[in-house]
Amino acid sequence: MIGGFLGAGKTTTISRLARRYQEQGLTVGIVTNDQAAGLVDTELLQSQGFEVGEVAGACFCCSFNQLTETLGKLEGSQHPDIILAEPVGSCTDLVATVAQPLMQFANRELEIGPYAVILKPSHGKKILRGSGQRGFSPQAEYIFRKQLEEADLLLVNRIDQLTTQDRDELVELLNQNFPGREILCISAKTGENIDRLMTALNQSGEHCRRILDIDYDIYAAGEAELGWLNANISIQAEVEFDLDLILTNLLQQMVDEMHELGSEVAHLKVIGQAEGAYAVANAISNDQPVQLSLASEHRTRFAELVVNARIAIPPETLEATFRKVLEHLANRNSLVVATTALNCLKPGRPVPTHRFNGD
Ligand SMILES: Nc1nc2c(ncn2[C@@H]2O[C@H](COP(=O)(O)OP(=O)(O)O)[C@@H](O)[C@H]2O)c(=O)[nH]1
Ligand SMILES: [Mg+2]
Repeated sequence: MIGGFLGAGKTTTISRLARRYQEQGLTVGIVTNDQAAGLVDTELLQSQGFEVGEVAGACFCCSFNQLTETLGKLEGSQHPDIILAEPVGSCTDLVATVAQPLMQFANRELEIGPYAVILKPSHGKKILRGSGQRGFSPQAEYIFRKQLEEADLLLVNRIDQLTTQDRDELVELLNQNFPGREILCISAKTGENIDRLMTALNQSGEHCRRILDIDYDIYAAGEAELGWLNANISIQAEVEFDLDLILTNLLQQMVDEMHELGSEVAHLKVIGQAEGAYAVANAISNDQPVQLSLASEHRTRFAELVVNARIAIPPETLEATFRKVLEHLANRNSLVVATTALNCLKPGRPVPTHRFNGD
């Protein structure tokens, strides 16, 4: 299981790892997870040719049985040597509610690897330093910290974008805040140190033992502060449009609106497909530019989009803003935009199916 906050780089890391395991001749299954159906991560990983099982509608901890069913299905269909699982990025307490129960109840031969948690540098530096304008409420920051606290292995991701000084400072902050954990600096994007990550994940021994002392009221309040939106959109036009540009514009306009509203983007992502071509764009904070993480270089008159937004904003405001941005996008680019599915919510209080209390 590879954890970490929304937008930390879990899916990118899992995709990297899966490819590397396959190159070693291993069969890999992936499990994605979300509070609602319509996951960009599932579409993206499937578009890369991976076998993906999805647990949608609740997080692993609160729908543990759905997780074990999904693991069972993967086992039945492809007998994977390795399963990589991505929990929801606003969840924590996963050692007590997922890893330990899996060790105890999973009715199959399953060896659980060390729990790796990715640090998201953009918010991590501010939160761990406890200084400056940090973007999220103390309750959401509580989740951010708890996620790191329960890890066996801490990953500082995005080192391709960090100066040596930034990297050293993050490692130092992790050491101070969470002593005793192994720390690796990686780039899921370039693949740097992924081989070291594979070695670390392959360790056997005493792991998934850090049972958190956690206050579920603060945890629930932190999650409830996030607005969640999953939407499926179809776009048509009389004249061909640039798929990459439309995705980037859509996200940039959303980020600009969130700036105005003073609401912090945790993760905003969209995958677009047209005639077998895929494009993906991401925003992971208010002060970093929208990234076209996969360019399609494709022009088309028809495209299908899946949009996932996790932003510190009430869901009603999120939905209204999203609809407004879509309308502007349609008008400015002479597009006919139809929303075929839309789910907007704030996560409910986490009520884990099982919780191992360390006894
Ligand atoms: N530059 C850079 N971008 C990264 C890296 N890892 C992930 N990203 C980007 O960060 C964004 C969020 O990544 P994703 O894997 O979807 O995060 P998740 O929410 O934790 O699954 C995407 O735009 C990724 O392309 C990295 O190592 N370097
Ligand atoms: Mg993801």
